[in-house]
Amino acid sequence: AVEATIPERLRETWRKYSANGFEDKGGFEREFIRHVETTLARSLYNCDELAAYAGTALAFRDKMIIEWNKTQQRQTFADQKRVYYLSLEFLMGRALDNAMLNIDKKDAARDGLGELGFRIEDVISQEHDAALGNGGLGRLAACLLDSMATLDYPAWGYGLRYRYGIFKQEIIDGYQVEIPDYWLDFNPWEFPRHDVTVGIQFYGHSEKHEDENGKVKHVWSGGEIVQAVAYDVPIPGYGTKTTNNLRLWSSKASSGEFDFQKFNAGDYESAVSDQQRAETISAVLYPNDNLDRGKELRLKQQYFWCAASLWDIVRRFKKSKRAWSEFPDQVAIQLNDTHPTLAIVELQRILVDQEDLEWDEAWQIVVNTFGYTNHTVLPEALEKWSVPLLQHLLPRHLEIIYDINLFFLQHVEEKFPGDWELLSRVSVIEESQPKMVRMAYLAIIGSHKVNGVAELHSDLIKTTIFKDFVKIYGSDKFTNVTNGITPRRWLHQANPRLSSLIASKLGGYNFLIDLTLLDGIESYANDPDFRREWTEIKTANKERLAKYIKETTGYSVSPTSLFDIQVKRIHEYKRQQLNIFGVIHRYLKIKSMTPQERKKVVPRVSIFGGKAAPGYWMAKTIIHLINGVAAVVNKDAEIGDLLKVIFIEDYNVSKAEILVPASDISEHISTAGTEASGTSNMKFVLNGGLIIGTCDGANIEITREISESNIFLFGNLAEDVDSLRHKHLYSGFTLDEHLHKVFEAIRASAFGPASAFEPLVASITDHGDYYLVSDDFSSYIQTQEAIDEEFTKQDEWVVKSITSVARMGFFSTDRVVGEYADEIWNVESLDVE
Ligand code: T68
Repeated sequence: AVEATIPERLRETWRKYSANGFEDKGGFEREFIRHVETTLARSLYNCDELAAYAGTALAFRDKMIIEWNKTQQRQTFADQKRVYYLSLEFLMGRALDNAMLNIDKKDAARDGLGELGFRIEDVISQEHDAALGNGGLGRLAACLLDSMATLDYPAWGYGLRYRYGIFKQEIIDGYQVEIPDYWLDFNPWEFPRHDVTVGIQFYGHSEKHEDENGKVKHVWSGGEIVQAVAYDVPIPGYGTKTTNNLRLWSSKASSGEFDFQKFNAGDYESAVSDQQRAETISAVLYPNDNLDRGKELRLKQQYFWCAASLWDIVRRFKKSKRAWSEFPDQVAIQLNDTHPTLAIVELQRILVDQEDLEWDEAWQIVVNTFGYTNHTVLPEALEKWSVPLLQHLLPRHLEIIYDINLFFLQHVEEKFPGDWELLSRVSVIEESQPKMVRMAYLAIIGSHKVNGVAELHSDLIKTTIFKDFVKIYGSDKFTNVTNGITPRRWLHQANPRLSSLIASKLGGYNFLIDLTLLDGIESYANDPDFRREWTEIKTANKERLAKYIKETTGYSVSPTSLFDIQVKRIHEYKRQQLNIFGVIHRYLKIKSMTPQERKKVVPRVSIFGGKAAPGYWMAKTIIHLINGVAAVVNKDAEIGDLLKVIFIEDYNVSKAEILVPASDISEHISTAGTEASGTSNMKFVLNGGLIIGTCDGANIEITREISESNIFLFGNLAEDVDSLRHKHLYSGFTLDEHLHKVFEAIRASAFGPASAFEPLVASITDHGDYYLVSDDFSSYIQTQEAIDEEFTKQDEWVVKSITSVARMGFFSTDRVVGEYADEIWNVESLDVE
């Protein structure tokens, strides 16, 4: 808009006073004090750590905003293809430390805060995590944003601005209790854009009209409108001026929605409830990972977010005045799982109903625009929406889905005439009662590329759940992009001493933007001084964790013990139950030893952390058992330091930053074929921890990179899972004798009332042991014994640790983003100079 632009002749004045943030310690102090005194209206008599956090955050925010504005101008001016990453989850964690490091002004802040009487670590830890995600899928989105900015890609994230992120977990009497996570009290990292607001329609009906030329037009009318308001979050790249944008939508009642007539007529309740209903849409993150529950509000969230994001993307494209056929040359949209699949339908609706394109031309554009990433093969996690629900909520979209399916099935029929079974298998509509829309199939049909997130997983989707689609489209439509992690947060930020030691040998921090350079430290594995420093850093990280454990649980653990960590969402397929059964086995074994034998035991601390979905009883039972075992073992004077069991409450990103650098061993022990990739496996190895794992997900590629001699693999292979399950159900099985003893102890109420844990035991002994705990138990405990043995040879252990880190270059999200850019998005980075 012309009125919004300062006239050319007046820009001199503007530029003279244009904000430019601070550069050094003094500048930081000036900005800090200015914000504390004016923005916060406090003084030097009234500046606690929280105020210091706010002042610091605001000083850094200013600096970031300047680059953010410039980046947006640059991207608009360059007018090249942009990437839009649609994700219902962005698990960002804390922003301040990351901003300090990415902007490279942490030292200025540390010194400045020091002069004002604050310790930078204490200030940083005041920040509330931005926890808008469940687990790996949401954290992957956050790591990808970091890499896209670092590599100067013109890229936006689109998500929902939940008022409540993932719940806060408390453990009370051994049980998980969920507390709401209201995180927006003070959030300096977001900018409301009240001028970027769009009405999103729900319900109503779809009608056909003929225009003057006899052309049929579809009109969606009636229903209700909810406003979507944009909130922008700056995403700074590391070592670059690029600062990208994450746009989160918040729902608000339309002005008409708060009905003043009702209000004035005294019908306060109904006036207010309409408003609350609108605001409910973006109120809360669904706390399930790898589970689809088909709730109407969740569908509303999905459409609300997809429609607002597409409105924004299309609006931006239309400013360029290009032909619609050029849309896929300007826009790449990546679907993070099937949650945003409605975006496919929405774009087709915009092009056909609003922009008057022919169906086929529109569909070409749609398919060339979208890519779909699959994150799971678990059947209970594959999204399906009921046809009656879609009919009610989005009547026009349902018609379009039926048409997409019709044309698709016609294509299949042409290719495979007479194969009716194939048609019913691949139909987007499942002929159940009620009928269901299979979102993954819709996502495949509406995208030009479909990718899995690790090699095994990408192979599995091609040979199992999407096999028919490979037959129809050929295998070129399917590809693999193995996940990664950002080394900025997961090495440099979480483990500054290790990062600095590596930098001292590699001649600087270039490895943070080219992680393959880590291979340069491999030869230092032979250097005893280097090994000593390496060990000192690990010990210091373990001491820090031990201190945290003491403060939060009251338990003392010795940093010389072997720290064994399993932190991730609690899920039967991830098999925390296998781990805790192994711990019980270890406990029983130590109890049966003579004092002489006990002297040879390698002391171990078994650390667990993770949230269970609130409605997932079996997962909650696992947490209960872990806490039951902890209560008994940790008090057992006979055991002392030989074994400690710790459950870390409320595992989240900022706690991961303390835990990940402190492991000797971490556990990635899913039933083979169930964990699509896993990403914490990469984080732990990158920080010098070794891992015990199954042949699953990215464990396989980690093994390929670091070599089999540096990882502890065990258990059955994915290819044998089906036949083992079959065997359990139809031929029965005999329990491993050690596991049997573990169950006996549980059933004798050794760790709390047996009845509490019976479902967990029975799922194995009586209900088919779907996750193959009994099949893998003996190789699991043998491998744990091998770990004890290896840990006593400290020198060899450290060599393994260093060698593994040196070989982790592949697992950076910088590599991941490069692969998406070249093979799926066809976008180029934008030259910042
Ligand atoms: C995870 N998926 C995979 N899902 O389990 C993990 N699901 O193997 C992989 O490394 C990671 O994605 C990244 O690719 C999830 O985290 C969810 O959280 C989720 C959320 C909502 C609905 C279904």
